[in-house]
Amino acid sequence: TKEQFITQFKKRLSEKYAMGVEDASPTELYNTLGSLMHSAYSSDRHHTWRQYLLNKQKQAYYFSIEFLPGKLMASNLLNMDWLETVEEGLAELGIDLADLTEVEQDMALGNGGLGRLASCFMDSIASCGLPGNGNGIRYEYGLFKQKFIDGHQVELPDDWLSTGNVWEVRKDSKAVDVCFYGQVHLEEDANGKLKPVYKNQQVLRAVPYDTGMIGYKNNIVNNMRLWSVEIPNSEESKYRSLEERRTIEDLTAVLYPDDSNAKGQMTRLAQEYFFVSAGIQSIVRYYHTLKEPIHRIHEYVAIHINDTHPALCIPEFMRIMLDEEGMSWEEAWAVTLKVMSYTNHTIMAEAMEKWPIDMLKQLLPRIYQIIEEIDRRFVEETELKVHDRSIIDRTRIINHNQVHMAHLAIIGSHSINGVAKLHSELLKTVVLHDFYSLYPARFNNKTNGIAERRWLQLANRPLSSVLDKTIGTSWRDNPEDLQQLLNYQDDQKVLNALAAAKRQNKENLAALIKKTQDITVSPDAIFDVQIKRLHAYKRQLLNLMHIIKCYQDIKNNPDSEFYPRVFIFGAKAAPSYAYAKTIIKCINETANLVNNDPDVKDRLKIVFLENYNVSLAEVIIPAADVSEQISLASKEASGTSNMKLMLNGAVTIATLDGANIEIRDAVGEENINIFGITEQEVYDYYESNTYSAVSYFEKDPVIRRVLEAFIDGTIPNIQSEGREVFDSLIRYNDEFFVLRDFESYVKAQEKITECYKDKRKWQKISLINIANAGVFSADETVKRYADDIWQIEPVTEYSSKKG
Ligand code: Z16
Repeated sequence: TKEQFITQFKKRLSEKYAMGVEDASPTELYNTLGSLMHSAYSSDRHHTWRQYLLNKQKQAYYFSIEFLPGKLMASNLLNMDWLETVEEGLAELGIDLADLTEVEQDMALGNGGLGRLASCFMDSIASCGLPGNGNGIRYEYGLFKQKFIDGHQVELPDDWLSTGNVWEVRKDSKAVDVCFYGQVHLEEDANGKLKPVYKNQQVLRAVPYDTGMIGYKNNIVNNMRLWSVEIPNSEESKYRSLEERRTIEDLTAVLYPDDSNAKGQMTRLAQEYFFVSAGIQSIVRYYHTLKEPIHRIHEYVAIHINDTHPALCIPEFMRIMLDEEGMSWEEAWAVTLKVMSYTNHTIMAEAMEKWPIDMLKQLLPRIYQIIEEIDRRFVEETELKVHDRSIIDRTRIINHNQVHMAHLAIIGSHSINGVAKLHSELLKTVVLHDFYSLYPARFNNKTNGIAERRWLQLANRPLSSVLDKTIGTSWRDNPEDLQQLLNYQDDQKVLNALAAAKRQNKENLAALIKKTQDITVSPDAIFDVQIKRLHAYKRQLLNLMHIIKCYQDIKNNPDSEFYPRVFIFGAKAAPSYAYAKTIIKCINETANLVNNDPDVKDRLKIVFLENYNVSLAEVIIPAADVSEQISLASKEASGTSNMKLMLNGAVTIATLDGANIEIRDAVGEENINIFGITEQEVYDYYESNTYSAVSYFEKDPVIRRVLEAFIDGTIPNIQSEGREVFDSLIRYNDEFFVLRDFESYVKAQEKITECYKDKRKWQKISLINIANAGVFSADETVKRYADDIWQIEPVTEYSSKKG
């Protein structure tokens, strides 16, 4: 109760800091609340773990090199069912909970969609009472913080642990050794079995830090285990120089800031093996406590490989089964296949991870031997199955002196899934077609989902309370119940209430924009939002070109009618991705020009918010009117901001790409603005090789005028950047068909403006979007993973399925 909470809170504050509420800083109050919550859910955590153990329940382990939870306090309070009590209790003490949650640093151990998906899944797995755990890396520095200096992106380190982390628990007793380098050869042991003998290995200590993943009001607390590197006591004497120690500690120091882009570096490869080996060792160690025979491990353990970064799970699991459990190759392979499953998140060729053979051999000699044997057997077995030998060349793991991580992941997994219908189809028919012909039954689709509690209940309180008043509160437990809102699509009172909630969120965002960028925007304008990593295929450039067209229209005809719009961007570019940084500079300079031009009369504003992250998304998304999902068809595997924006009542402008297709299917053609060429047309262009960007430049005066602005000084301070953009389109033939889709994009934008003017119509479409967003709950997504891929079941108090 509130009273109990107040007593406990004061007591904890005084124990921790010897202070009263009046003297404590927000940080001290935050730490006090965090520690109180931590003690409160610890018993549930222990109980959850005991139940899994006693029931000997099969558990899933989600291996991901990225997790992107953002802040945890508010969502933990919600899931613990403490939120209201704590808010009221704190208010009584004169404390605003929002001031405390401000203090928490975002946990940003991920780049974007993939890492955020992993965290949405962690929330949903616990909330569905499913036995599933995360396994990853505890980076000392998260994704860089972005600043703009003269319109350029500058990266600053994200020292997120400097203020402490109230959620994690270091588990020294669960540490394991992970070995790198050295030489290995095989020797017969006493029983005539071949065993590896190692020389000169480097032994590192992997120390786990566990964070409770609290289920929504179900008393389940699962675990996200993140590994940190240390020098083992036994090896202390070896690494005496500071430099040597530094190289080792670097292993878990920083997250690689690449999104959809593979990067070949020894440290990255070492990171991949480090968390894979530590994770698998700890799983096998746990399995032994169950006292079940090792060849049945697949009945108790499922391991999920999130993108190819953890693909070394396959040879590492084989290594342990062979070298430590004494299995034959055939037995080991049979269980490995049953344990492993893999999700592919992209079809972009540059994101396909390949490691040079020499690097793998040097860093992981035994693992490399095992990969070689997997490859040899794959070739041998496939030769018997196929007529066309060229397929082997295209599918084998080791080829052209490189190890293909996706091939390894596919060959060693019983399930391979894409993340939206179109993406999964493209995997089967194009990108992984050869593998599909070899293993058709392994391929399946699991359309992404989002943690709707965080993205609606927590991020959008005004909308949530309208929903409560209109359809009751069941949607909070059951997102599909949002459908009931459809009964009110012509109810002016409800439409007005929804509009008022949106208005409040827009005022909130406008205040943040004023505070952080000193730009004044009017909540009466259309808030048009594109938030995602900066990437050429996502086509922020198409958005910018349309903005420039609007600006030029206003300049040519200052007194004509133009419905006010605020174009809002949030995007980080990988530090090494020069073209993406060029686009950022161009957007920022255009913003400078447009925002300060008196002719514009504030009808057009461009806001590029610095340092887009989970917390900022929680402010932007509830305030969005328009959701920009404008990637070139076929290139965005799924997208998840599209789902978050829809859930918050934004109306989507989209190509038929990724999960945009499922959104269209959910809301109907009339309630989404589709434009642009289809994936089929994209592939037809590839085939016929007939795309000519320059012809659009020559034939379309609007395109010509817009592109000239990049190079004729219209937009100041982008001499080299403007030229680079111009060349990418005209000289290098516009890889992502921006010019091809421009006209149809402009038309779709004009339709949006017309529709927005009809307030009632707009509000109705917005309502229909909210009402149909329940299908994108990650709860549903993880249940499908649980049923189809992992074969795990929700925990039940007295179940004893293993007798
Ligand atoms: C990533 O965020 C994604 C793919 C990838 O290969 C690497 C990274 Cl870091 C994204 C996809 O681009 C996006 O479409 C998808 O929604 C997301 O992964 C989650 O599946």
